[in-house]
Amino acid sequence: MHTINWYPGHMAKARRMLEENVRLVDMVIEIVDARAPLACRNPDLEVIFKNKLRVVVLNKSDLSGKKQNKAWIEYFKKQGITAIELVSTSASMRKNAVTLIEKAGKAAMEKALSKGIHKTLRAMIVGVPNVGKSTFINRIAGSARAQVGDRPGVTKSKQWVKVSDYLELLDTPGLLWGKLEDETLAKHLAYIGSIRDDVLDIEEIAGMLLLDLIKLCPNELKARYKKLDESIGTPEEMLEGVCRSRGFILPGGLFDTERAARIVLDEYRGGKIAAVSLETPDANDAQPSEAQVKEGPAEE
Ligand SMILES: Nc1nc2c(ncn2[C@@H]2O[C@H](COP(=O)(O)OP(=O)(O)OP(=O)(O)O)[C@@H](O)[C@H]2O)c(=O)[nH]1
Ligand SMILES: [Mg+2]
Repeated sequence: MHTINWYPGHMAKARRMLEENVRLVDMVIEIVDARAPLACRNPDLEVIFKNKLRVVVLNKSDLSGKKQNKAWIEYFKKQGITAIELVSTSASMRKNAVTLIEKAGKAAMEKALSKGIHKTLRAMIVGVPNVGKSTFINRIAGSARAQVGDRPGVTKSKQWVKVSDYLELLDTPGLLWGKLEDETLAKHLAYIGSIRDDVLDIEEIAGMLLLDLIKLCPNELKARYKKLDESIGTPEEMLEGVCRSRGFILPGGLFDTERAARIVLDEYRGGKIAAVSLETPDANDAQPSEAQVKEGPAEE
């Protein structure tokens, strides 16, 4: 894939915003897409949020594999990071999310209480674009307080959402980070809709996604697009296979590969193809970082 050359000014501004606001909060909740936790995580957060309590939410876990979600939670646990899987579009997530925040904030609450203060817990919600930060906040708040949308870049500036007298959440714009230099991870961010389609070659992205999916979930993919199989070698041929499967043929017999690309990306992002993770934790990666060893585990 051509390196995605996209780091607009507002992303640098958003990063400064995170740096400025981190001192106002008790904890940072990092939302990642359960299908691509590595691609979604920002190495810079280690530096920006140093010494700050952090928890990871594997959101959109309905679109990923159950076993893979568990493996990712274990992976984070080994690094001393509390992680939970959630489906922010489901009403039943509220209890788990609130428990997570209360448990993480317990020490700060108790410290304040010992001084006779009933503290308001404040959490900043961060992550790459389109992972469901605003949806997560709305679910906890119980109403549509933050704007959401099925494309990246919906939240444009920070916004405090008061959940109760004792809990406030800070919504932040999605922030794309250095992972774009890693071709595989950049590809994953493109697949899950964290990078604006108008800066991508969507036919190339959709073709590569199909080549990845035919390895990850061949049966589900072939059930959805009947003319695809493992013998197909290139992204273009994959898209042509989708055109043949769906009858996307233009007058003159040309394949409408652009239409096929849009359909494939839409169906994948909407979870219509398969519930499968693009990434699997490598046991060797789960070494605690130096900072985490010093601070001790975030859990308990
Ligand atoms: N299937 C599924 N979809 C979800 C989930 N959470 C959020 N979504 C959808 O993901 C899309 C993006 O949600 P947002 O809440 O706007 O994402 P965001 O991270 O705030 O995005 P930006 O503000 O653009 O950075 C919306 O279409 C949501 O309905 C989930 O758990 N499962
Ligand atoms: Mg948002």
